[in-house]
Amino acid sequence: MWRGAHKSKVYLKIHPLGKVPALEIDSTIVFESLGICLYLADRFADAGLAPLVTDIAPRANYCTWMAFSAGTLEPAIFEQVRAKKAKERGVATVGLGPALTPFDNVASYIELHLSAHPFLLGDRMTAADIMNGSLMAWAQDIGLLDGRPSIQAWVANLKSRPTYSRAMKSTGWGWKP
Ligand SMILES: N[C@@H](CCC(=O)N[C@@H](CS)C(=O)NCC(=O)O)C(=O)O
Repeated sequence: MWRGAHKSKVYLKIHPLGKVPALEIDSTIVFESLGICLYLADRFADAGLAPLVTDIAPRANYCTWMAFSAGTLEPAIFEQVRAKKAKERGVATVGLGPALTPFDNVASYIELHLSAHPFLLGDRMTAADIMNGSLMAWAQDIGLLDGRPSIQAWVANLKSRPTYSRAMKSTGWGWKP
């Protein structure tokens, strides 16, 4: 991406907006992190990362948390990043739009939830932890998780999985544990 390949003609055929990630699989293309996670978790159901559609209550819970990641958590974190940058530059920011839940509310809700359960769906890790957890790992990197011990422990737990190291190493960013 840092070499601009994501804006090349070839890549724009995969992702018309020139964004990453995008996945070519089963002779088709999926993009948007949430789209990719939803697809993979259902496509490789044996991995147990998504409750089956017939498993009513867990599946409903899973759908909620999956949508929460992209629809509520990600915009709340972006808003913090935007406010931080504006402050650094001494620029005034406009208030939050009505559709945006403030990061503090979102993080307090997740903190309370995780103080009672190891994972978002309770005792079982799912792709919802991957979606929301990777966003919270980013929030942690920019100092947004102080005073949120349960979220921090959950992020640390997710990062300690061998599959996390494997995925990070495969990025070629020179990631080290
Ligand atoms: N909502 C999208 C966001 C995609 C996105 O903005 N990706 C960033 C990297 S994290 C990107 O491609 N930036 C390069 C650019 O916009 O040129 C997703 O979850 O896939």
